[in-house]
Amino acid sequence: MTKKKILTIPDPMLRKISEPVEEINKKIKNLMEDMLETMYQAPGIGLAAVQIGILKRVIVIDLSKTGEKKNPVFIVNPQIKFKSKDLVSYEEGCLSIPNQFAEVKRPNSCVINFLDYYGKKKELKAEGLLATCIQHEIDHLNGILFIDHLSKLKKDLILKKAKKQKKEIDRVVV
Ligand code: GNR
Ligand code: NI
Repeated sequence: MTKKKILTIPDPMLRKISEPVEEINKKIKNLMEDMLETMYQAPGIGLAAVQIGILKRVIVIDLSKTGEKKNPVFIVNPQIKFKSKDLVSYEEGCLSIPNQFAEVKRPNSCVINFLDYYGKKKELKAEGLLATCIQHEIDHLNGILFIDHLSKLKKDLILKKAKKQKKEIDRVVV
């Protein structure tokens, strides 16, 4: 397992559509393990392959709290089968938009089909934070970021703050 660099906005790769995985082989398993390591180190509760620069439809999620037993979930080629009409709002963040947070409303529950780590077909019914996280990660596979769900005013404010923060980091490095 190797920790990889996480891409941040405005990296154009984050706006690309990821390709379905054709076969779950050694290479894809290695990718999943690198993603898990990168997510744990960040730390974050989810990660899409595109965030480490790989345009494949692969997601890892682990909602376990610090001190609890780890509970990684690997999701390959997810298909959303159902989204509830009732919405729920969570304060979302994204490792690709460091230190910026905003409330986002999404369907409170969803059902997905996907392939697991072993290439086995699975169905998952999710609600609450898990459903939100799954939808946030599937958005990444389609080049969508959580700020795209905000009003233009809120989105522009976050983009401005992210830009300013990047500049400040550059000043310290140079
Ligand atoms: O670590 C993360 N936390 C989070 C909180 C609320 C909703 C979604 C997320 S996902 C995010 C990690 C990330 O950027 N995944 O793409
Ligand atoms: Ni994200």
